[in-house]
Amino acid sequence: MIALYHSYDARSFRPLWTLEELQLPYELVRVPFPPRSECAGYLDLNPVGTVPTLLDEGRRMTESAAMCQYIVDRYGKGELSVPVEDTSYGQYLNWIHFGEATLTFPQTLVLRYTRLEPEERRNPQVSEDYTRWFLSRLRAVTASLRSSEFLLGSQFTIADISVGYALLLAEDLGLGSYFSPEVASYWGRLKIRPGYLRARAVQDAAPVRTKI
Ligand SMILES: N[C@@H](CCC(=O)N[C@@H](CS)C(=O)NCC(=O)O)C(=O)O
Repeated sequence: MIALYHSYDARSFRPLWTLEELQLPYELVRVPFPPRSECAGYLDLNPVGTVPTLLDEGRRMTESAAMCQYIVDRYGKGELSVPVEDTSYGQYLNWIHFGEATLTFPQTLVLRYTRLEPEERRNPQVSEDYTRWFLSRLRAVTASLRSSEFLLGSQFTIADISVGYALLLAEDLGLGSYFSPEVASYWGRLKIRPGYLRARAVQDAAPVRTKI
C-alpha cells in the first residue's frame, strides 16, 4: 500500500488529492513542517528533507507532480489522465510540470521571504518581484480557461491537480484577490470537488508525527 508523508497544505497535497479523487487505499503520515528539523528520522527516509515522500512496494519518490503521474499510471485505470496516443498528451504533461516548475517555484520565494525567514532576513523586494513573476505566468492559465472548464477541456486530470495546488498556495499567501475572473471561477470549481474536500478532511484529521 502507498505511504504518503505530508505536511499541512504542502506540495504533498497534490498526491493526497490524487489518491482521494481515485479513492485508493493509502496510509497518510502527517509530519510537522519542515520535517528535516521537526521530525526525527525523516532525513533517513528522504535525504533532501522535503515533503512529500511517497513509498510504494520498495519504490521511493520525492517529487509531487511525478507522484501524481505515478499514481494515475499505475493505479488510475485511465482516470484523471490522458493516454500517450491522445493529441493533447503533450499539453497534459506540459501543465503537470507548469504547475510545479513555473507556478509553484516563484511562490516559494514569496513564502520564504515573507514568512519563513527570521524577521531580519525578510525581503519585500524579493516577495514583490516573485509575486509579479507568478502572476504573469498565471496568464497562461487564464488564456487556456477562456473556452474550457478544465485545462484539457471538459476532462478533469492531474494537470488540474498540479496547477490547482499552485492556486491553493497562492490563496494561502493572500494572492487569491489577484486571480483573473477565469482563474477565480476555475479555482472555485476545483475546490468544491468531492475528492478535494475529502483530501482536506483527511489532512485535518491526521495526527502529526514528530518521529518516523
Ligand atoms: N519539487 C518538489 C519540491 C518539494 C519541496 O520543496 N517541498 C517543500 C514543502 S511544499 C519542503 O518540504 N520544504 C522544506 C525544506 O525545503 O526544508 C516537489 O514538487 O515535491
